[in-house]
Amino acid sequence: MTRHFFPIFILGICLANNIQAQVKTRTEDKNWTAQSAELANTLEADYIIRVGDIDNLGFGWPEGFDPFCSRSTEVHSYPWEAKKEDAAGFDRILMSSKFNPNASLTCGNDGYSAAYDPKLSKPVTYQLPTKILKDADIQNAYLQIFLDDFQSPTFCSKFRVTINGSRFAEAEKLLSFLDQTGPVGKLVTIPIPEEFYKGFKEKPVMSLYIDDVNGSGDGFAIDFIRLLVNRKRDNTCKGTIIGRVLDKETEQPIANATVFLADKSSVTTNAEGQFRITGVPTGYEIVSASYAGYNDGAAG
Ligand SMILES: [Ca+2]
Ligand SMILES: [Ca+2]
Repeated sequence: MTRHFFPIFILGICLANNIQAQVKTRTEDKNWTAQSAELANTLEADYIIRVGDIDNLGFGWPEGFDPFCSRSTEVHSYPWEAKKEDAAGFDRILMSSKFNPNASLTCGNDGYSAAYDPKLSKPVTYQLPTKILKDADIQNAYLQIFLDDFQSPTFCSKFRVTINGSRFAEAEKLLSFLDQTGPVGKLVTIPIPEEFYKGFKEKPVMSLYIDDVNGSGDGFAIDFIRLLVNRKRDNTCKGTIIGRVLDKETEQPIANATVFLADKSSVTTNAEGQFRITGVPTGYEIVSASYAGYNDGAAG
């Protein structure tokens, strides 16, 4: 009989809450007050394209805080006023385009929703200029979004994310997990599948749209967005993934199972089915596991 098993995981979202940054990001994206940036040949990536200023929604950063290491910020107050230089869609409370402030919602409303404004809270299409990618040899691409107060599990939001009009399933999956308790922000880093690369080379802009299709009462905010092309693994903040591999039916731990990351690096589980992978660049990661007599399992 074939049985399935899946690792109980601490990945992506939880990963970032559990990491201690080992190194400071050696980013060359240093002009944080600029509303946009386009950089080439940096230590962090061959290309960095950013929209939105890096200012924690205008609240600023705690001493020594590196916004690129995926740690959560401290709780900030709300509501707040967006600055006039902040473009639509940044540094303000956004609500689903289907949000109806008069509707009675089964999953309730968060504190942000009280600041709903039919114009200012409307999600927008973010446009990242991609002309510098015209002749790029794209080996990998990552979307980084500094997110604040996304709470799908609590308020039943269902985020739809599109890049150049096509669904970006990995981002949607991540946002369906993410439950940012309290008004806090963090950077998420999501690998972009290869099928999008052609558009990056051929179109002058990358269009990104993020909206909740359920009309939920989950207000959210975005500080800045970056597209990294040919990200350099050695020059990113790193974290540790900790998890367990269990038999899906009996929930008994499986020792000596092999646990893989997307880059094929692997570790083996101990007698309690536990594993620990260190030195993983911060971001969303798919972890797979295999063991004789079982179908492979995966979690992300
Ligand atoms: Ca929220
Ligand atoms: Ca900002």
